Amino acid sequence: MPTYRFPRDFLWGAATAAHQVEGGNRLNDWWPFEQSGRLPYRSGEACRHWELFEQDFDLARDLGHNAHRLSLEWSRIEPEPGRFDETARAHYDAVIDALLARGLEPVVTLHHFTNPQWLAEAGGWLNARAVERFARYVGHAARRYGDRVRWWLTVNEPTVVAKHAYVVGDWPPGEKGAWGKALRMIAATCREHRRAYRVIHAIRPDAMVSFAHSCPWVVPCDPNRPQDRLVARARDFFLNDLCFHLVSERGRPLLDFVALNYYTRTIVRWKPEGKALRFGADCLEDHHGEPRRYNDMGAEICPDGLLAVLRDHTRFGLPLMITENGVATTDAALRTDYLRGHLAALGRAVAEGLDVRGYLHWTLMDNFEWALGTTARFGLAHTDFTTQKRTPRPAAELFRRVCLTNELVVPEVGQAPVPEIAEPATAAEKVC
Ligand code: IFM
Repeated sequence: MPTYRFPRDFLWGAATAAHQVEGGNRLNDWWPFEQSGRLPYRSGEACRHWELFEQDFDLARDLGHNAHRLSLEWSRIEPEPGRFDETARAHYDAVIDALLARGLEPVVTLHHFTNPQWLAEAGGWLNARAVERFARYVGHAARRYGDRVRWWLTVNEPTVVAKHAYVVGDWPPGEKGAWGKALRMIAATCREHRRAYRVIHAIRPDAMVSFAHSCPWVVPCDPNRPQDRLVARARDFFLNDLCFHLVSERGRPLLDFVALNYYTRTIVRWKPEGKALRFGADCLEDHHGEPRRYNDMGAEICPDGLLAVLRDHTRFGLPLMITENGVATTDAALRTDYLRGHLAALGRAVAEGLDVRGYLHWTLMDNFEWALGTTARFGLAHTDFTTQKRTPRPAAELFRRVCLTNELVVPEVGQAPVPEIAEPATAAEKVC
């Protein structure tokens, strides 16, 4: 049976984001957007992680994790411009201390999609003073927590948030087709990263700072067809390379490691019309070898892509980390299979000598999945949103063994163990 081995000090854990788990985040731009009825879902009390964080970190520890990615909610820390709330700051002290007490290395995201309402009302990232405002908040956070936090992620997935906020329009501020604004937002977010990078390093010189980049594996439908190659390259540049250019100075990205959120493969084919003109169209057909599999959100499941994107990003000569990877499904066997396949791809990367420092699974427990509410279930643990009970899924046990042994043993085809714990029922649950 193939066995993959990982370095001793490898960081293993799960990733979360404040608005998706904490509950009661009334001061950011998502809250009024949800209340306005533009979405069928509201975050409400989410996972009540604001109160239950210790219990959730017990769970992470019991599942063998030695690291945890969380985000600070800027709108709680700075509810009004220039007013920093001591209760919120002390809360995150307690959160970080609780992680450390359980042997979980904190990986802290400073901005995970939500803006304080006061910034959103002033134009959000597109406001000329947003960079300055963000830098001030980052300085406060780095001074307060920098003694205990070495791993920092400035912003999460600039291309994804720009797309939803200004093109698709299902995230605040809810504009559709505003491509110019989406591009300006990506540029602004990357500027914010550069500024935050320096702020953090001035406070903690040995910090490891990056931004979390959503990184699909983009491939041409027919690699022998120049038109497919051209549109795939254009798409790849826009989705994957652009941000690295924008966070660069004098030809080098201002990063201490490359943080990749990998979920899916996108197969692109030439379609010389309408919107598909520049970036091609997605090929959804099954003519690429094995039958293609999808998660509940319609994203293709493709473990090979994890290895491909890791290899691709060695070009910066920096350590790598998977800061998100996971699957929206209610099928226990599929989740376990997804995890095993992606960990095997990670193991191949390590065996090839790639300097990968950690893997953070999305996510610890089912939570508020933005415009999809609680319908998309990514958790290693199932969340019952009525009782707030967390129930680990079979995939959590597979992951626990890997975390504790730094080893993944992949059964031969046909020998995959049957999951030991059944998928908890979701039917009768309240949707927030
Ligand atoms: O839930 C999100 C997360 O907030 C950012 N990355 C993708 C996840 C799954 O869609």
